[in-house]
Amino acid sequence: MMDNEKIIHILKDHEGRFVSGEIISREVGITRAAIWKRISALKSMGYVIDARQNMGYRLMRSPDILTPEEIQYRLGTKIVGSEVRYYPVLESTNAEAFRVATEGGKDGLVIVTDHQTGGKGRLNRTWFSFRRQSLSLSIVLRPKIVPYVATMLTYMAGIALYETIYALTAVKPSIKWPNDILMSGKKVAGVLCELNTETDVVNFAVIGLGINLNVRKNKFPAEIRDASTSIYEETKKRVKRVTFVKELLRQFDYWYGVFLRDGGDSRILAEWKERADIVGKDVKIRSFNEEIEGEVVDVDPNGALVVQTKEGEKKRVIAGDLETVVLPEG
Ligand code: BT5
Repeated sequence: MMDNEKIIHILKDHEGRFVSGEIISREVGITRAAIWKRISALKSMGYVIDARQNMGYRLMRSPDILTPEEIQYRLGTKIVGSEVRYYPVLESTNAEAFRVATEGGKDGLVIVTDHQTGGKGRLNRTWFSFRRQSLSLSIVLRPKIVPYVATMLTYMAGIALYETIYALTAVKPSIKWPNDILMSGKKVAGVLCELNTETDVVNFAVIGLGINLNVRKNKFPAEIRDASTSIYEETKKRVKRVTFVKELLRQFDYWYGVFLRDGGDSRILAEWKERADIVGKDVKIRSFNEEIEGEVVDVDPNGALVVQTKEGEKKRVIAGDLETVVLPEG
């Protein structure tokens, strides 16, 4: 741990109460003059710290920032978030995570930013970010799996997002195949899974998560305004970014544990099916240049939708965009 991180964690352990300079000095191993300088730096980062001559330092409030010392404080995860890198701005956290992973970045490493200038969706689409109002982060994963299991990583991320939103808002979102998280039928979050693979192994995966957290409706560009929403718009309550990120990493860590124990398939798929609620629905899917219409009769172990068309054919749909979902009659 860096000195700053140690000081913040000591102050947080005693939040609202004074800790003497002597104790901090002993635990961190720096002089009291050095502590004074660090405390000034922390104040400029937005920490509200009360400093008194004979009492020491007292943390009154922490800023809503996504630094490793904030995110990792009492995070309690096994793998996800064991390393966190924060940047005020990036083109894309997925691109950065991919680069870091190529250089050996470890399982569970998190890249997070206040703002993306070139956020990506699937198939080179644009993902809009809103400085300090939306969340953009990516997680490097190194599961020992074969490529065809990788769809389950997207599903796992969907479950983690679903559970995080539910835990923090008490509102159940819905999962729209393959990777959209909706509230009131509008997109509130998206997942982008990118892989580095060889023929029969996945070297690493990067899971990108974009969440419209405290974004106001009028900030969405016109082209997505009608189809998008934010957690704030759905609940009229602001959630601290760091609170959301910590819960998300804990959920992610839990479900990643499930994924690894099950060798990647059955349990994640079953949990996803329960939340996505798609089996039995009539759908219209645009998959590359094809349009497929019919009833979803199953989701196979590789995550593909099995669609029974009106012509009586069964088609497997691995990738695409769900255009419409029609509820079965009755
Ligand atoms: C996704 O793609 O939904 C994946 C989004 C992943 C974003 C994260 S942010 C962190 C990480 N770094 C990145 O560069 N990306 C990941 P897709 O299913 O292709 O949906 C993209 C479409 O969603 C766009 O074409 C828009 O129509 C719509 N869209 C774009 N920005 C949006 C937003 N902020 N909220 C709702 N919808 C949006």
